[in-house]
Amino acid sequence: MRIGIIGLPGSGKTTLFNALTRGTAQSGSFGGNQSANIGVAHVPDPRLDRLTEIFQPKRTVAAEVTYVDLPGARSTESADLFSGESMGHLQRVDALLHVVRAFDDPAVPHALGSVDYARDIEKVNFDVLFADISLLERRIDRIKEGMKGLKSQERAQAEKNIEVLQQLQGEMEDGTAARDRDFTEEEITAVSDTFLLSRLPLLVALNVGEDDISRTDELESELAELTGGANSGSAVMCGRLEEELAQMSHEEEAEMRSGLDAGESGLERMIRLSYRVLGLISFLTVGEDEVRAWTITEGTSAPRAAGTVHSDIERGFIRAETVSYDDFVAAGSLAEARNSGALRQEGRDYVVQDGDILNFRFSV
Ligand SMILES: Nc1nc2c(ncn2[C@@H]2O[C@H](COP(=O)(O)OP(=O)(O)O)[C@@H](O)[C@H]2O)c(=O)[nH]1
Ligand SMILES: [Mg+2]
Repeated sequence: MRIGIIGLPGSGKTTLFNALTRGTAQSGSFGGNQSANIGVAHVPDPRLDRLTEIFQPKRTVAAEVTYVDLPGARSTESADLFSGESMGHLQRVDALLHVVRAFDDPAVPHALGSVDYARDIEKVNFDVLFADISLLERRIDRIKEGMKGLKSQERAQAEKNIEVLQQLQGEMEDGTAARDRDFTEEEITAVSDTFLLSRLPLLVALNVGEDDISRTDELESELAELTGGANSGSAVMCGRLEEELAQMSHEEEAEMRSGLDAGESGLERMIRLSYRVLGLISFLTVGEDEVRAWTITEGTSAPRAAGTVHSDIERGFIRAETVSYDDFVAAGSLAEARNSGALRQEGRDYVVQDGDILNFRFSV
């Protein structure tokens, strides 16, 4: 999973990027970072910790989320926030993470002169739509230019595509993001080679100051009203505190958090949110060599899940020996799970569930 971090200059994107990836990129630099920061966060999963204790494998591999902190924008104009270079990065992400400033700090001037997170959310939502509207405009022009040489059947298809793109454009002008509508088969065909920024699921992280951490629940419900929709989600966190905590050992961090009443880490909140918004789940593989978590979308069949491990295993898939994590822990061992019937043989049609421990049988 790959997530692109967007937001106004100085909202705390690089700070949060460091917190999420335990990174040390330069934040607060004049004009922002020159090039994108790309870093990996390991998905915390207590099931993986427990399985590691049980199997004592040579290595444990957590699922990963890659965060892309876009280069700093020269201004707050849509064209600068979503410059050619930024769009190049965004075309390869699965979701957007919008960092919105809510912290007050006279030492850090706000890009729009005052702290007002509701305004900033609206502004950046508008900028995303504006980027899509401009792109649709160019796309429609290009299709029109290409029409002359077309045979009648191709021409009919091109006209149909233009109709769909214009429809989308109109909806965006009325403020509807592509993520908030359903697409028919015909519409999917028409937009298949058009990258729409507003079609990506959207996570909003409200970056609050240290003083507001105690108001997290209150702010979170305010925020939810501004960021509804099935393909959106939001969370409140303090970027600067999270960045400091991310540089500590896990023990020190846990101690600090309980002292500060700062609860679950920003990383964990963000990852939980990303999984929900993107409809992702994890399955697990175990053994003496490796205990590992794998990310798939909900509704993935057993052979497709096997394909995330290796394409040969998908191709030669025979069956998946399957036991849920909870059943495995209750049984105490794979042998016991097999005896009690908790370990099942599942075929091609089986839909993998979150927390399934899978062992694929295959022949190539
Ligand atoms: N007081 C305070 N300052 C913050 C917080 N988060 C970020 N900053 C500061 O705001 C400035 C801009 O942050 P940065 O992460 O570089 O923003 P970016 O331009 O969006 O990448 C830096 O000086 C940060 O230290 C916060 O939660 N509280
Ligand atoms: Mg930055």
